[in-house]
Amino acid sequence: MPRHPLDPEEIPTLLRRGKIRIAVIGLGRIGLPTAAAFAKAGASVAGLDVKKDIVEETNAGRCWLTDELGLADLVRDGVRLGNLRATLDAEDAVARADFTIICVPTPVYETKNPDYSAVQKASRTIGKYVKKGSVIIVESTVGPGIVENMVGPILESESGMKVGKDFGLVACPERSDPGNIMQNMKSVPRIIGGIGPAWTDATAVLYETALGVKAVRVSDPRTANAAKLTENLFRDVNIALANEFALLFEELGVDTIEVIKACASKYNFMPHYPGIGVGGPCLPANSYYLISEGIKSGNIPYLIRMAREINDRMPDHAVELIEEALNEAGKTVRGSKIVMMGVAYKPNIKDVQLTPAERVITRLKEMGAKVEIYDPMYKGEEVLGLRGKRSLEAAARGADCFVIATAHDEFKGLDLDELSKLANMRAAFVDARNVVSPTSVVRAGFAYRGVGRKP
Ligand code: SAJ
Repeated sequence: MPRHPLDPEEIPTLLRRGKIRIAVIGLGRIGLPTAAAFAKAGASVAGLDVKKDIVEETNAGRCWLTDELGLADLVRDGVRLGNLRATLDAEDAVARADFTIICVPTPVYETKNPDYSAVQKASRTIGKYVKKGSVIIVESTVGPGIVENMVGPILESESGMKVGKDFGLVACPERSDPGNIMQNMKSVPRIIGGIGPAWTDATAVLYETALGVKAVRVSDPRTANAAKLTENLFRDVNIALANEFALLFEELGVDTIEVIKACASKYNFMPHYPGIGVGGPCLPANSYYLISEGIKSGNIPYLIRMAREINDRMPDHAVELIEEALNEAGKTVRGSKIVMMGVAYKPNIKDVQLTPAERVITRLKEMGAKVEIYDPMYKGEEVLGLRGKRSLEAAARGADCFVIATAHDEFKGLDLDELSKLANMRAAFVDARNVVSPTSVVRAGFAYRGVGRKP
């Protein structure tokens, strides 16, 4: 078994002495925090990105991500101390790197097939400059086998060297919650599986030493990638179950949130909550990595696919609730001013990737409504084709309906009486994220609907 040039035992010392070079491919929501965290640990980090503005912003010590607590300071300090730099030049980043970490996006095409083009491009680039004895680490979320069967062969054909012999190839899928990334990066154990235990060990020691997290070593990259998908699909399927309960319980006059809270009193019940749908770059996409592998192997993952269908149906259900509530208020969607409270795909982050709010806005516009947006993360900014209002008060004037689409903290202390004074009463109030208590909305005079709640 070839010994790794960077002996795992030596890594902690070399890191402390600033002798470890790391290249991070892609300075997005995962790549930039990863680069900054390793720079803080003493590594000499070069971040490679195709976007000139991100490279310039980073080298100026500024952070393009505004909603990740602690990241801006790390970027500023890393650049000031000379441990962190960004570049457009792949050779400059990769050629001398001991570890090269791939953090590029893996969305899905319209056809729902996985789009691994960024991973393929990164692999081709790295393959040209990869240093003998170094380790390539894939943090991007991919289907099981993609590292072994797609990334590996590209690296070999570009470099003329052998995976597992001349250089290492390891999967270490990112597990950080957007919006809590710097905290998660120090606390959530990392699942690490390489082609060959020596490369797995070296990578595990690097993450344990630099990030202070526990490393869970698994037998190979496909196992690490299967684990990543399992935890995300476990979440997507459980959210779909919560949404299915909500659709059922609405008909049965049962309050789904009351039920879930009651069930959560049992140790082995993991609460997931119904809502307007599942958004973000992860859950709505990840299922299709396994579904496409399943279809290829003739083993259709019905439950996973059905869960996607249920979650994808929820924005339309929210539109049904909006229509019902407006009718109860003696109005129709057509001609009504409807205020979307929040458009981000989840609370307290500035991200509308695959957000369920987009489908709701499109439908409401098609039905003749005048849609306004108030999202604390997009005050006065263009988002989803509309300009976000600078304040909820400004959006609320003359409104016929309010729709909570994102459970931002700001909406937790809502002054419903104040809103009802500004609105064109009687108005409707649809809480598609179960942020406010139904009784307080009704008490304020609104026609109320909530996902999975009793009207
Ligand atoms: N959602 C619900 N009901 C719930 C929980 C979430 O409707 O009970 C919705 C959210 O509002 C959001 C979507 O689901 O629209 C996804 O929310 P999320 O909290 O799962 O957030 P993500 O997608 O940003 O992060 C997930 C996380 N995965 C897990 O918790 C298993 C995160 O840890 C991963 O790192 C991330 O995917 C990723 O990058 O894969």
